[in-house]
Amino acid sequence: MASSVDSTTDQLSNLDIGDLNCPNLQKNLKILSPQHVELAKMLIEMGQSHLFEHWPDPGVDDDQKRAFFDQVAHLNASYPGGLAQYIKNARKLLADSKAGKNPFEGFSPSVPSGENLTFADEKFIKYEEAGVKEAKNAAFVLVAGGLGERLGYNGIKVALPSETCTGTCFLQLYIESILALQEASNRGAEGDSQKEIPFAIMTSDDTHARTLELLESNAYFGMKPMQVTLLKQEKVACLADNDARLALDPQNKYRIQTKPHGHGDVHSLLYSSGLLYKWRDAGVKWVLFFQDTNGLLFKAIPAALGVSGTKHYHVNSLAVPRKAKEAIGGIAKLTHADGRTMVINVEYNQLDPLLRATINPEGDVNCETGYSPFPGNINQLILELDSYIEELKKTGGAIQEFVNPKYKDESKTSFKSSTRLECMMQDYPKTLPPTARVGFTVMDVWLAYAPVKNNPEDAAKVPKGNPYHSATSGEMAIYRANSLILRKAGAQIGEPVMQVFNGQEVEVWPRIVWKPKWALIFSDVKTKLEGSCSVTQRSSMVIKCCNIFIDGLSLDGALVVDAIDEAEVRVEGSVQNKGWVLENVDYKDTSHPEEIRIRGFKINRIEQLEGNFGEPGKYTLKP
Ligand code: UGB
Repeated sequence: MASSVDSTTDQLSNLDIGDLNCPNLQKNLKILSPQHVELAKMLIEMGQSHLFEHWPDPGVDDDQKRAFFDQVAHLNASYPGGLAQYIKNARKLLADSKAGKNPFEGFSPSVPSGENLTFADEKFIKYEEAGVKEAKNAAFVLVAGGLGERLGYNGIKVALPSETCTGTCFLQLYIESILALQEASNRGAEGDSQKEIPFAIMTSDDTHARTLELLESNAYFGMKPMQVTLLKQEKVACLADNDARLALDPQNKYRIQTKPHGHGDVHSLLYSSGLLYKWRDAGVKWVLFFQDTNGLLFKAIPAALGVSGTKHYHVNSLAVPRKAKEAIGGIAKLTHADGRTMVINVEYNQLDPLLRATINPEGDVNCETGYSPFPGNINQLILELDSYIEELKKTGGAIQEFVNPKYKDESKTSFKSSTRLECMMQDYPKTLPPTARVGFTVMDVWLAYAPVKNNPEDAAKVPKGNPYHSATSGEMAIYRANSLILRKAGAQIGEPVMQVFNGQEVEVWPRIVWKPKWALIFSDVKTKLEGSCSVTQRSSMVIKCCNIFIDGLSLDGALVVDAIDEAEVRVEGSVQNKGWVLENVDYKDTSHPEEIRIRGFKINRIEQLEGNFGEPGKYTLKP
């Protein structure tokens, strides 16, 4: 058997490094393993000799030189086609970007047709019920690898409270919603036909350890650990210039700088991990993708899943009416001059130039409805599993990438800082054949979408009429949605008042919150509300359990009810107390924790009626 010295010498003789003018690497070859030498050859062939310009003679920093190649091996293995393919793709995309090439060249946009739903009407209720039945055949995927730089929060975003009446964090809300769906969907099914809904979370080096810790320190919020799979996405190499020369880390000249590749990685990870096959074998039919901080999400999921099941959509994107220039993509039908068509998300920064270049010289503007004619993508996708697997067998889950360099000047010859290739999960339909059934479902924004993305300062600068997408608006949206749902179910709910928190003027509705297991869909709410009920604007109502019936209640103050599943509680009468008060907190006031500061208020719990029922039985709670 050849020794490693021999094989290194063999590799050396195959490696014509002298001709490629890289003496510093050549001198160091003898300290590298054969695998490292192969990678060195690839890098030189791909025009990356600048990476070795500063390498000293063997004997100096040898461990760091080997660590450099360990990182190269890692980057090479985690990209389909390896680093050479990454560099080739980057050169092409950087050249297109420099030339100002329109990625939608030859395509003309039009408004596609999809399902438009109105909350609580007959069609909506029918879809919700169909969706709950279908839910036991679903798997959920949360993309949570992003750090949320725009929010500027120091923790992971899924650990942020979705609202502060209960302090339930986003991850807890998502898990409790999935478990409530699982229970409702399995109701009536016996023994073997009972199914557990799998849940995958895509993390990254920035979020992985903290996500795992959040799950473990909270007993997975009641989900079986076996139901949860964490998939970690890898970062990709940064690019220093238009020739796709890889950038070195400014802090460490033996490391290539890396940045996130985008949420599009979720497809290749689901495929390469084998999870999709495992799910298919367990009878899963639908895969639902969602993002990290939308507290309204699960109010929209049952109806959207019902639409997928009823219309047999291979791809169903959830959408909301979109305000022109709002920072969400628009769903458009694109028709090419050669006849090709696709229904796809056009990202917000590309929609305006595309419209100007084709059908509307004014670009991204509202139409007579006061909204953009293109539905706003909220990046909640429902894919039909069999067709998804068939497509990924062809693509391996690789998603069309893009590059977004920030150029120093108009010559576009150099960048302000290094860039990298990125990909987005909603671009999945781009490679689908024209026979694929790609649709979308539009729902009211108050019901479906209130992400927490912007820090207080930026949110306060959002143009009037456009959503803040801040921790303040995200929490207020939950209270508004719950108030409007109760109103639709017949309760009298006080009118909201306008208040300013962290420079953002928001509607403040009664602070009404319930656990997903109390009511998942509109018909659940209707069943649990009896007689003539009313809640004043200054009130707070928290329902923490499932068998609570609100029966002729008139609430002016605060009410909190908790009980075990085996207890049935009727809440009645006229409840009046000093209640809970919202107090302003400035985001710069560091005497408060960050998660409070970013929303601009805290709750002062002055007085409440509280019922806690820990024994099975029937109870009445009244003042
Ligand atoms: N994410 C990852 O998991 N990995 C990554 O590498 C990056 C992100 P942002 P942005 O919701 O309104 C998206 O940063 O730029 C996760 C859509 O592209 O919040 O606001 C991350 O953890 C856009 O079309 O995305 O844009 C988070 O869960 C629109 O739908 C999610 O990806 C917009 O979201 C989104 O990350 C929106």
